[in-house]
Amino acid sequence: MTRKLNHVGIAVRSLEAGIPFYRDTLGMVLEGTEEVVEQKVKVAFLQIGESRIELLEPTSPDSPVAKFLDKNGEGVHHLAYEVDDLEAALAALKKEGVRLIDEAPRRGAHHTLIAFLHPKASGGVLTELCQRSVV
Ligand code: CMX
Repeated sequence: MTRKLNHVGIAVRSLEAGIPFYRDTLGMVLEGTEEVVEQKVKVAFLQIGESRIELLEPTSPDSPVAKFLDKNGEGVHHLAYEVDDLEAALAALKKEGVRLIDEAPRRGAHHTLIAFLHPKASGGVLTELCQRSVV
C-alpha cells in the first residue's frame, strides 16, 4: 500500500527560529514555506536526499499543532507515507478496522492529498498518508 516515507513532521513554535538549524547547521535544502489554512499551520519543507522534513508552526491557538506543542513541547509530530491512491488506501484501512482521523482525503501542503490515521491506531505515532501531484 505504502511506497516510501515521504516526510517526517516536526512541530515548532516558530519556522523562523526552527529553519536555521536544519538549513544552515545540517545543510538541508529549504524547498519553501506554505500556509495550509485548513490545517491551521504554516509549514516549511527541507530536503535531505530523497527524503524531507516538514516543520509545522501553528497559525492559531486552536490548531492541532498548537495543542500538541502545549502538551509535549517541540518535537517529532508525525510520519508521512506516500501512497499511489489515497482513496483506495483509506478504504482498505477502514475495511481492516483501522481508526482514521480523516475518512476522506483533504488538501495538504505541496499539492498533495493527505489523510491522518489516529495515533492510537499506530502505537502512539501520528501517521499521515499522502498522495502526490494533485493540481
Ligand atoms: N503524536 C502522537 N499522539 C498524538 C499526537 C501526535 N502528533 N497528537 C495528538 N496525539 C494524542 C493526544 O495526546 C491524545 O492522546 P490521549 O487521548 O492519550 O490524551 C490523542 O492523540 C487525541 O489527541 P487530541 O489532540 O485530543 O485529538 P484531536 O482529535 O483534536 O486531534 C490529531 C487528533 C492527532 C489528528 C490532531 O491533533 C493532529 O495533529 N492533526 C494533524 C494536523 C497536521 O499535522 N496538519 C498538517 C498537515 C500538513 C501537511 O502535511 O500537508
